[in-house]
Amino acid sequence: MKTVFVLNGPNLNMLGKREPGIYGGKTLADIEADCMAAGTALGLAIDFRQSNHEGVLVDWIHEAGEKAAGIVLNAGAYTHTSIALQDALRAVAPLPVAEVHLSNIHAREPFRHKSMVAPVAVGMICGFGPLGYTLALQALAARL
Ligand code: CA2
Repeated sequence: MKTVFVLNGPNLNMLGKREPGIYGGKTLADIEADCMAAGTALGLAIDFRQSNHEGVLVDWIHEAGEKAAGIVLNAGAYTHTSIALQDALRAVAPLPVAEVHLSNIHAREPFRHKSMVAPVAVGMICGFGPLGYTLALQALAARL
């Protein structure tokens, strides 16, 4: 069975506990359960992780290059700043990456409009809340 890493960046461990107006009421554990259910339906093993540390995310992307068939990535605020994450994703190419954001980053502050992940992703899903993770897994499964 193919494995997809679902990687989550900084502050996403706070989901459901603060700012429900922007990010909704679901916790990251709820989203993990959604991803596990989607994985079962799609015949994919899911390895779901979250870190607040850029270097840890870089290490996990490298690990995905060895072990995974694809990555779903919500890099949080590192999306907008991290050359290191973009370089790591380039280093594991052509491993397919589906970028996900809960919120519509293009409808928010201008600094969120730029993504360092987008140039090295197959595609991006944003603005559909937690459903975006399931949609991203479906898109990756179709590609795999
Ligand atoms: O919309 C998304 O998924 C984001 O990746 C979320 C990031 C944000 O920096 C990106 O621009 C868009 C922030 C995640 C922070 O999550 C929190 C959850 C609850 C309370 C505070 C932060």
